[in-house]
Amino acid sequence: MHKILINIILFLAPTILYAGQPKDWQLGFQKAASGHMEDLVWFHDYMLLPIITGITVFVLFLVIYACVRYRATRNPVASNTSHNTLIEVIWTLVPCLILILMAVPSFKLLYSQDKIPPADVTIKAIGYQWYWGYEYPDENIVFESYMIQDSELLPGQPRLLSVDNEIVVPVNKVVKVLITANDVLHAWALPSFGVKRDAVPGRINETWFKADRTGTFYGQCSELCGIKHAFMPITVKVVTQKNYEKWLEEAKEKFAKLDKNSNLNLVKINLGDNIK
Ligand SMILES: [Cu+2]
Repeated sequence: MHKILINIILFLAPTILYAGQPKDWQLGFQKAASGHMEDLVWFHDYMLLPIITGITVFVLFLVIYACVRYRATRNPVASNTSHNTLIEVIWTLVPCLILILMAVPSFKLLYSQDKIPPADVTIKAIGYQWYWGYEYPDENIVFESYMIQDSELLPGQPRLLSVDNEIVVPVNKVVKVLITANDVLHAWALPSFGVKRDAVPGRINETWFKADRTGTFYGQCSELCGIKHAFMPITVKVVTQKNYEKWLEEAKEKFAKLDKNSNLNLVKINLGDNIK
């Protein structure tokens, strides 16, 4: 009994601890950590998947039925029928109706992601070959975020997803993310929040999320950007408002020192310089 319990706990532990990252043998999406992602998961699970399954099974049935029923031995003289108005109207109208049915929740979702509510926290993410730079423009915080190499991983840090300086945001607050790049196209993507936006040199894209629970969430660059594309992960730590304020204090000090010594003074990066 004791052993079974331990096994169950060991089996469930990764699900509970690392809900914000992919798991081995995972099927479906990562666990949602924002209202948006919940809507996206609903849209996929209860709208797209049943419709796709229905259409696939129906077409498969038609193909098998036609093969068996109209095979040469059973149906030696083939019919010459080439038009049937009723069937043609049906096979035009039904797909239209299915598309309209899908369009309603789809557009609702698109527009809710597009319209950014008043932001509590604004972050600027800048893609570089091959790491991310972050700015908190309202707080004067600027830092760079590099992947941790395999040899330097601490226990509990997932490989290829952990970074040295993670973004910290408060829970249940609207976080606006301004996304751009400094060299080539990148994309800032975080599956648990249902967020993915291209980072384009010379222009700023924006998106937003509102994390509904605390924890560490992992994402990756999602636009092929060169040889080390797979090695520029994104880590977001969602904490309580109190801890966020504490982090702000610490970060201002920590990154102010770094900034002075850094050759790459990110504050001075002017988007206009990129358009040459
Ligand atoms: Cu990339």
